[in-house]
Amino acid sequence: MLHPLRHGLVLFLSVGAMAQSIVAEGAEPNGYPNYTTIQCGQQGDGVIASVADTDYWRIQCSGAMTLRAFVGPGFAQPRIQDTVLELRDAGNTLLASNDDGSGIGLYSEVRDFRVPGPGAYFLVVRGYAAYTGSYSLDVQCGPSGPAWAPGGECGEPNITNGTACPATCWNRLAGAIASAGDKDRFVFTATSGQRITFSTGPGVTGVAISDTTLTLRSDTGTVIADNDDALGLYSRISYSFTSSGTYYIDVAGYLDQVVGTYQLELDCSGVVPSPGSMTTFGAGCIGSLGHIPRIQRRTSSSGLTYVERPIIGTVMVGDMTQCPPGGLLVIGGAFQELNPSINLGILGAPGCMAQIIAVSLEAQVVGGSGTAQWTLNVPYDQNLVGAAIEYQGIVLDQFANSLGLIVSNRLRAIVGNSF
Ligand SMILES: [Ca+2]
Ligand SMILES: [Ca+2]
Ligand SMILES: [Ca+2]
Ligand SMILES: [Ca+2]
Repeated sequence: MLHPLRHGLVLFLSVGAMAQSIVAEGAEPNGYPNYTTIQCGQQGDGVIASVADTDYWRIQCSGAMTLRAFVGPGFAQPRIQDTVLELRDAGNTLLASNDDGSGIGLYSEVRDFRVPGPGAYFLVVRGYAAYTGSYSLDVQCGPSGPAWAPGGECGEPNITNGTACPATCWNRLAGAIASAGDKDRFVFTATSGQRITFSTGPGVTGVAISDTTLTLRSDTGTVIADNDDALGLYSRISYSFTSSGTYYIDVAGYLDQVVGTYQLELDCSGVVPSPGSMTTFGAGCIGSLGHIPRIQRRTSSSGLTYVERPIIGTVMVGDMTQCPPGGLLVIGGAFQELNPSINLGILGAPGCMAQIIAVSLEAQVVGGSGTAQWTLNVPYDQNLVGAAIEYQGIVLDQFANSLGLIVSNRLRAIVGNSF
């Protein structure tokens, strides 16, 4: 019997290439009101061409939903290193703004904005300070959820059980680690079987903290769970409570030295956060022009941050480099790798290792720079979280060897619902 998850994956593997997944920005200038239209699940492909360039993307929401958008480095060189993202209403009034998101370095995210009903919004991308370059903009539309309720600190110091400030489900709490050694304690109640995900991120006012820790405690002060860097340098604890009662969550600066403003969220949806990821394995084999085709995870210029990854409700974009320009590239997809790999020397391509047996194939012509992209539309389906897809590129190169093809390394994409 065909496993339903596998069946779903086969379906989305095969239809992924059909949909219009990547939307190029309109001609410059594309600021207000000369926006580019983007839809749920698509990825915008833009360039901040100059310090003055501000890109407006318009999305029409069909009803109540949860809107999330994030910016990362683009495909074209040079890639922007630091962005700012805003959400504005159809009248250009600012609704939310982010400089550096949680878990994506200096790139930006507007997370979990609750759209109340049908309406149009603008996502506005610009470079931080004088940064310019290419960027990607992913737009995820998820099911509607409870409204985030603002809250915050109730006065300093608030580090003892007696001075802890109140928190509840779906609070988005604003606080400040005011000085070295400041810790902020919040008190809440949980019921047996309830899962709560606590996440920190930068504050929206004042100087935002860059590095936090979280500690979850019982009513007697026993540490139940702690986290430093689940979201980049920010923190996340997702805990399923086994007994009903009063609990405490502490926010602190890293090593009790880092200071600044923060946000703490209590997500009671019960969804287990699971980061999407991309990892590469092995090596390709050399072509007639001396290049080895390479599947790459797209990173920032520093190589430290990667935003592009398979997250439900978004498009995953894979990058190939070092291919013969103008050649035919076939991207193969599979649900597991070949172990051990098969040396295609027996077929006339010595040193070329087949690392998968593909169940999906997507062909395209390589661009003049020897680069190519391919896409996977990942449906908004929590059942897909954790699914792995293995990719390997096959490039026709008749002069490379007697088989007339070379292969790339392998990329494993694991579907997630978060960073
Ligand atoms: Ca632009
Ligand atoms: Ca930034
Ligand atoms: Ca404080
Ligand atoms: Ca940290």
